[in-house]
Amino acid sequence: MKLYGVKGSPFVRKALVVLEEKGLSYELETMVSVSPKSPELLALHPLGKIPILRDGELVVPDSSVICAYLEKKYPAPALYPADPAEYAKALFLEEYADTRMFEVLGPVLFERVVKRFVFLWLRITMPSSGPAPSPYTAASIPWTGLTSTPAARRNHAE
Ligand SMILES: N[C@@H](CCC(=O)N[C@@H](CS)C(=O)NCC(=O)O)C(=O)O
Repeated sequence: MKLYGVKGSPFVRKALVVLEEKGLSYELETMVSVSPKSPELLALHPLGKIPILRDGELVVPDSSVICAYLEKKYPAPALYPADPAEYAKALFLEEYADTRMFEVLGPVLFERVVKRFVFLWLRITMPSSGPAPSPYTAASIPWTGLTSTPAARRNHAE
């Protein structure tokens, strides 16, 4: 199996936790979801987001869908409760974390972790001269992908 994304994404990490906890063999292929979205990304995910799972011919976009798919295909160890009421509670917590919590904490994560990491990465890898890097590589993150959250958009508009 192959998971497309980057470890800095909390949604990718969610899928990674499930892959790891279930002891599945997989590889993580670096794919960024910066704008402009690459044709490779859009071919795998109609919304151009990460993570995406590939299992043979099957392509599964979206972290919640990936987790549900893996739980169904590899039921042991179970990561969701069997009891329907507890299951509903777990699903809501997952939804809450993916939406409201991400809206609130995403910009903090971005400022405190992603930005530092990206700028450090750039300092190490960016050529000081020559052609500009492809907009689809991680090198373009500071000028493109940073627009992927409203807070980042505000930040860049300033
Ligand atoms: N509901 C999606 C959200 C995924 C998501 O927003 N991923 C971010 C990276 S942390 C992304 O690709 N953002 C790019 C965009 O929104 O255009 C999931 O759970 O997979």
